[in-house]
Amino acid sequence: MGVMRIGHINIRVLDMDAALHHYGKVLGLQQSDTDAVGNAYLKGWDEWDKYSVMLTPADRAGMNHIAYKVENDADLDVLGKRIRDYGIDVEEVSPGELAYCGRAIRFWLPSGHLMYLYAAKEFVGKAVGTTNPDPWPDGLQGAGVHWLDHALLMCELDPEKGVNKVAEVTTFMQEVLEFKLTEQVMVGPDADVQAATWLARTSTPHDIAFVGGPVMGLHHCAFFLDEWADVLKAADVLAKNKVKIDVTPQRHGITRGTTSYFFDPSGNRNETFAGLGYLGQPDMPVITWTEENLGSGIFYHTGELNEAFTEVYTEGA
Ligand code: M3P
Ligand code: FE
Repeated sequence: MGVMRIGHINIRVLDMDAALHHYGKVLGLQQSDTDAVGNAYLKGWDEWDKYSVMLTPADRAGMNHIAYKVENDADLDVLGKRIRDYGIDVEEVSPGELAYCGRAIRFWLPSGHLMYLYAAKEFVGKAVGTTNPDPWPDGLQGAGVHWLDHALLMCELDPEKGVNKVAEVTTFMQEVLEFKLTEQVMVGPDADVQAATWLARTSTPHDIAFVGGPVMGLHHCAFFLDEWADVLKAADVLAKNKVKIDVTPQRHGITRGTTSYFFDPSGNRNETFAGLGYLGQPDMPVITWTEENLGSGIFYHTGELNEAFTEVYTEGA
């Protein structure tokens, strides 16, 4: 089957206590472990593997790597060969080297981001279990996010220099990892520059997205909530906790998700994202947003992009 879903994101944080308060008490992820070198591992209450967020203490914010889970161990061999045949070096990662995971493969995306694929991660189970489960667990903290939903990675885009890492990484994701393109933004005088893309392996509108900018980086990682009212309530929780809010609750034209953006204490952007938007079935036609309507694609109500949103982000490697 190949790539199944997003597995985890490894984010660098400047102050671990502040980060644990943010991701734990405010977002409501549950801490599952810490290791000898000070990394912390957290999961959403609705997730079953050991962690979806790995926090690493560092002196600069940003993303170390992103990891996707494949269905079978043999997928690692099949995909590893396909990635090598495409001309990208692939490193074998022995079991345990990627924390709590079985063997993995590691490679640099054409955008310059480090990606891992793994087939097995230590199982801990959902907070509500699997026998006659309640719809949500007692003792949820803060926003009570369900799971890590997607990440949006910034890619170098400079059409004048002929550089378009969005298009390069999107082609790789489609042709090699068999992601489905659900939505794209086309810009330029001939509308032939692919400036942003949303791609999925599951039937959600996106499991990953790429947007063009001056330098590569991490724009945000997003956490799932059931519905619009939960996004509103989550923003209340953020405000109560004096979290720096970037974008108050509203709707995306692209993906139709309801959304709010904010920063962790290190300056990494997070999103709460609700609703499945639509089902990205394999035969769904690609949705295209034109340059004139890009603002509505991102913020449907105002139709206006702001520079603080598009130009502020953390490092991607
Ligand atoms: C999303 C999403 C940007 C667009 C963001 C869209 C950074 O986050 O989940 O659809 O321009
Ligand atoms: Fe998003």
